[in-house]
Amino acid sequence: MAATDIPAFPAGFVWGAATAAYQIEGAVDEGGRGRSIWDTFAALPGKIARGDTGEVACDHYHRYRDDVALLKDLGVGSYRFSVAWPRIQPDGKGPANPEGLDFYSRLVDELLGAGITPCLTLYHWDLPQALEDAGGWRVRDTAERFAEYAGIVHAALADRVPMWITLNEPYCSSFIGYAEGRHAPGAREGHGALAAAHHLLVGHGLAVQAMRAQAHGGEQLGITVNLSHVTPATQDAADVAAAARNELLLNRVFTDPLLAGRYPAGERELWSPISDFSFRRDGDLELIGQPLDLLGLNNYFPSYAKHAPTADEDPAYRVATDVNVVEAPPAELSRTAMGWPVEPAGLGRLLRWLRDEYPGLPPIYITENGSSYLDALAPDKSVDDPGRVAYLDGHLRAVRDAIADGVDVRGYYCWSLLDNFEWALGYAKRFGLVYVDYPSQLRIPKSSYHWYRDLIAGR
Ligand code: IFM
Repeated sequence: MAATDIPAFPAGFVWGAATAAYQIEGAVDEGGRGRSIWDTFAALPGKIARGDTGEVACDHYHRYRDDVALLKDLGVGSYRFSVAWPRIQPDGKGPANPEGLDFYSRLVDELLGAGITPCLTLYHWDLPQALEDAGGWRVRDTAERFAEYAGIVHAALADRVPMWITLNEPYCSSFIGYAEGRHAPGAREGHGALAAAHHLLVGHGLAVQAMRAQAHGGEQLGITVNLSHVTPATQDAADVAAAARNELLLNRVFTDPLLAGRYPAGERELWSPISDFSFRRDGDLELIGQPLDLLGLNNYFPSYAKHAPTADEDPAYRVATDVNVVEAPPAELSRTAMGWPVEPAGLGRLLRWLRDEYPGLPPIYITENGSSYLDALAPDKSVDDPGRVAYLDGHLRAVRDAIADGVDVRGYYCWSLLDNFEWALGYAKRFGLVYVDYPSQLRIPKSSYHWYRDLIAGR
């Protein structure tokens, strides 16, 4: 599949690749780093496939220069990485740990030396354990602490980092972490998960305020949300209603307050049996809905919603994600190794939905898109991954079509530069453009890396 067949993107379009701290850094006990909720969760028996942990991961903490060299060779204009909060404030509050800041300062300098623009995410799920012990995202104090942390990192790096993303995927931090319990901290709650979603957004708003107050000028501030376009699995009234509930849960809980200054219609009816929403305060919508310079969008698959029975009839035990919906994608869609349906047109629909639903939307950067396949290292030490190439090709064409249709998309970051720690699924799921042989830590660019490099070079 020739990368150059893809129609031209607008001048200045940003080509990038993304990673996250806990998934690649390792060195969990070095540089004065404190414990995060993922250290705790990964140590619990049965929580992570094969008992994997982030203790070593891709050893990026020690090999970051090699990884920047891979980015340079790939030809990306920008690299999206995250800062580990427990490296900066080991207990989630108080003065900065200089060694932690120094690591990211060296990484930023290495990137700039390679001609690559840093795009920094402040929070990609690794909450300091001390803050979880005090209530985690269920409590408002965590949002205040997050703003303090954002101010520290911004003060140290904004002279060299132009792109700032507060949160990565608040859906996952709140609903997977506090309702489904598949991610750290592993809670299964109703009210607590809704409170977490709200406090994450409040934390975003407070962090934006803190950074704006000390801005150098020229920084772009935004947030990254993971969204899926939602379609009813059938035209039955029950499935149409299920799709509306899923759109509320997956998308509108975040996009309505962030982009439209409102809480989503229907949420009180949906969740009144499990929450009184007492965590909200006057003025929160203004705080959350402050103007942004960019919207980060992560997308991997579309949603096809079908009505399903409630898993727990007793509201006292019902988790917030139990909204009577199951996924029922068309059988003809192929699946990645994650089991996720592949439908590039779903990304196109999502981009148009955002444009139509939220007038005045900031420019969109696709901050993650990619796929996991069962990649194998051949005897000649090459890795051929045609499934990933086809996935990227299809999704980039869908982005290009949406741009032609008037959606303001300014950049695309492939997830991920490297194979890495895929959370509860450990190292078994590989998303990288670069294969990581974990025992030796050798990096082997896959055929998708060469394909993406050709695509960028041809622009
Ligand atoms: O690996 C994750 C990443 O941390 C957040 N977005 C989705 C990716 C693939 O599951």
